[in-house]
Amino acid sequence: MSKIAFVTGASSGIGWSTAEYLAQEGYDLVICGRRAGRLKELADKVSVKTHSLVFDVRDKKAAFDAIESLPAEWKAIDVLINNAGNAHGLSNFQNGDIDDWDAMIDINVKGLLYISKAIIPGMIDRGRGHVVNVGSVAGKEVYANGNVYCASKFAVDALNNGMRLDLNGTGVKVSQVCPGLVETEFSMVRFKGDEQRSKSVYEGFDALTAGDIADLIRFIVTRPAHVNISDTIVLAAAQASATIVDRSQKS
Ligand code: 8X3
Repeated sequence: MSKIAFVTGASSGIGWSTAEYLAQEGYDLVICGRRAGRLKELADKVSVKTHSLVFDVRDKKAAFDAIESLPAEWKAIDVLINNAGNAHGLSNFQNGDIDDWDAMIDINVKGLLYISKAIIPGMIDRGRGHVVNVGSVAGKEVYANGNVYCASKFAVDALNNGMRLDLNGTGVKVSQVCPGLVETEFSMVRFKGDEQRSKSVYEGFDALTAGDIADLIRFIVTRPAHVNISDTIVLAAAQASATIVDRSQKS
């Protein structure tokens, strides 16, 4: 019987790639996102069975209803990829936009909580499962102007540790992947569609790709039952920290 992976934020970037990589491993996929058209494209692209759930992880009722609505054959989720997350704005604290703060806390922290709360009890009942939380290097170090985004990813880091401690003995593994600079829609969202500013984030070095992160997630979820890779940080080779990047090697 195939295993089922549940991927949030699957309509682009790391989530999309992770769905593709897990499909290559034979996982059937529950793909979640706000953009039905993108989920349809993804479903058409992979060669495994898929079930799409269109909702916003910020919306508590929609999140619980969507998961509750899963047909019986999709309910036994083996792997949960808590990927949905965004940065909104890059501003010093004193000029921060409260709507941006709400979005980051609601999506990156509360959204992850809702999805986990809806899915993990089933994993515990079945005595097996694997939760992979997509954190960030921003959850390991605070950088200037990162304030609330960093706080939201520090929360993911804390929840990853908290889940692992509390789920010990249940058969459910908990792992975290903390990417550095990955070239996806991430900066376009952070900079609200400012293409020039977004492009400049990845100029002068080879940034990570969504596939680099998906490949690691695939590795983590395909380890033998007795192995748990509890935490990882993945930086571009040109990156020494969240903000120290050697841009001198590439024109
Ligand atoms: C994405 C990495 O360094 O842009 O979470 O915050 S960073």
